[in-house]
Amino acid sequence: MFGKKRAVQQEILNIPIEESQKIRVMPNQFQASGPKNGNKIFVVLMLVLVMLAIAFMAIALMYKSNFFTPSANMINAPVVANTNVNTNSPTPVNTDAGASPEPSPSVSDPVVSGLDASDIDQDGLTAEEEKVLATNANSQDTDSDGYNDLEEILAGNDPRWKDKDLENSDLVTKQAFRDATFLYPAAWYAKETGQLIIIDTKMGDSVGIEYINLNPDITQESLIEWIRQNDPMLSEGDIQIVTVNALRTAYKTNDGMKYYLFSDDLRNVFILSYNPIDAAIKAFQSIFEMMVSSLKI
Ligand SMILES: [Ca+2]
Ligand SMILES: [Ca+2]
Repeated sequence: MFGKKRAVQQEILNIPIEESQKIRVMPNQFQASGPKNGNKIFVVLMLVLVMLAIAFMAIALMYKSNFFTPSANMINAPVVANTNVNTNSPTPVNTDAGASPEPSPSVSDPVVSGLDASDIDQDGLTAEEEKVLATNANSQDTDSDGYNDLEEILAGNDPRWKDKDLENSDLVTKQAFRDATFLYPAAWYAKETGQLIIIDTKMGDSVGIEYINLNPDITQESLIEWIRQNDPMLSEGDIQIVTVNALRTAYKTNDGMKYYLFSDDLRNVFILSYNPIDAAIKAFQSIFEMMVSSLKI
């Protein structure tokens, strides 16, 4: 092998200088680490460019996805805000406040809340109650059966007609609540939330009925104590025992604004309270008592 290599070198040496230079130049070009290196650089450059392009596309995609996720959050937020606004707003009340079609209300009756608490015929029903019950505000006994209008509604009778039940009339709605039922004027509406139901007169005043489960060791003797624990503002002298609807023993506050109706087994209690928007004008006190009388446990 070495012999052959030497022979080749000899041959090269024997070639004239010009020729040998030509020949020497050619192999250098062909050995061409030059062009081969150029190809490598070109390939490397292309690879770099491709990688840059991929990196650029990846970054662009990331930006795109980041752009959409916050905007989704942005959309969620105002939706919540809108529902809050909507649920809070619909509570406007009463347009017929000042309008009193009743003939000449007496001078001494104040009309501060817009509700007319006057009682021209002195039957115990105010002008507002006579309107709700569609009774004659100028007659104590609308159906002339010998019983006045207040007696009729407390006894569960329709005051407009002889021998008709209030429960089956179009004047009232019968409402089921927990283990009980009660009546309220059909013109009003009920909102139940858990242990509490609110009867809204749509004129500012409302009646609340709360249901409470009692501790099993409560006794008849400890009821007043329980009431005072439930409402610490009350002293013992503020509470009196009453008979509701001629059969149920109950308690009420002296001002008649709150009733406590216990179940016979003392396992639960219904607390009914009348909440006038103006404490000085109890325009629906008698209808409130009608509701108390109608509650059946
Ligand atoms: Ca009246
Ligand atoms: Ca009557």
